[in-house]
Amino acid sequence: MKKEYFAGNRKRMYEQMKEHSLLVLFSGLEFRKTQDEYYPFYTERNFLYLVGIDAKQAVLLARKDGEGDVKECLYILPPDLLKERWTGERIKDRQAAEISGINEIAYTDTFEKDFRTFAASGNYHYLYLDLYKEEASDQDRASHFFWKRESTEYPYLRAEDADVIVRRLRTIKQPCEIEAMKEAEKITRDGIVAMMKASRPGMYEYQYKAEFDYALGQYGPQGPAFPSIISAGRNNFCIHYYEYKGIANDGDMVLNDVGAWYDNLMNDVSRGWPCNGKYNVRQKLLYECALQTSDHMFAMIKPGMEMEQVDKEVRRFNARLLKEAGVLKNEEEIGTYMWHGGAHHVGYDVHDAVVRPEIIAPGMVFCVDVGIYHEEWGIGFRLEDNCLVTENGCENLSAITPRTIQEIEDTMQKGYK
Ligand SMILES: [Mn+2]
Repeated sequence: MKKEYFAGNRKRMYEQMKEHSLLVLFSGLEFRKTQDEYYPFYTERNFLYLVGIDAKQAVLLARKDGEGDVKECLYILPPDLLKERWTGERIKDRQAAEISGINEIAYTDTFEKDFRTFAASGNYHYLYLDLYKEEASDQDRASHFFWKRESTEYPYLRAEDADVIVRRLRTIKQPCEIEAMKEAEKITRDGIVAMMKASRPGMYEYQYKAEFDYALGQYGPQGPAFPSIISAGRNNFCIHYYEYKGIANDGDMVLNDVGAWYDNLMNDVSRGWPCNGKYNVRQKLLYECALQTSDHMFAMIKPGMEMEQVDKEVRRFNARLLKEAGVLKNEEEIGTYMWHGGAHHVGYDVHDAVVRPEIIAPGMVFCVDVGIYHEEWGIGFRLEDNCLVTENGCENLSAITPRTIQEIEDTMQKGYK
């Protein structure tokens, strides 16, 4: 993404901040795993969205005065030749300015002094921090540590949650973000197609995963956007399965729930196919119900609908089809076969943070996910696509990944057989 994109994101953020306010946003901390080893660093998504710098311990400090004017400064780690010898070159001032579009760059060792000068000046009444937590028991992050430390010093500064504003901005995708998602869709497709082509009875789940990872590895070092779910047979009945130890026996379905990313924008796509390349009668029956339900959703989703209607309609429509097919006696019992919804936004996060309730609007991208789990028949899979809402309807961004029975069987024919 260009620096104008990040500058635009920040401008929209600043517009929604109150006057006389400060914003402090951290890129995040590294967590030690053991000895001198750390867990892979993952930049806070809101920071990445506003600043574009993928580096630890960076801080954005912005201040908005009473006239609405905003000044901003980005703090990065100072050069350290010894540390850089071990862990690589740190970002330089000029690069940081070039990526983010922020002109004033300083080193992190001056951040707290600067912050305290502004906080004590009496010019600011509000402090915006990213205070997001999914659950109150979640681990504190840099912003929580900071607020705990500083709030007693400056009791007249009121904390405001920056996350609420940023997630609202993130909900509507910009054209350049949609382009990036489309690029990611091609990579995701290549990964899924590689698994379909390699598929054969007797193949282990980790071998499917290796095919997926190898295909994605041809596009860059970033790998999958989130831990891949790849399973076979009865393991498909574990919705979030990450073991990869099972085997696909003849007659089993393989399930994947995976996604690539491009320029930080993610996909989330699921397919289910018979490991031997040919759907049997029951697999075909259930897959056709899921496919028709998904097609029905893509035909009806448009701006103005309530987001929560998407999952409801998926269930209602699929229940009707399953009843017509004789699988389900009573439509109210659809919960026997449908265990989850799947209408979640996707973007900088695979389950993108949004503000609820949402009315569907152009530029939103969310998953349409139809999962059917028939334990008695030993068949479980989901069909999950990425829906981009347009002015008058919607578009299936993941339609380029084989999706119909014909497309999947044809793709698999080109494989081991
Ligand atoms: Mn998914």
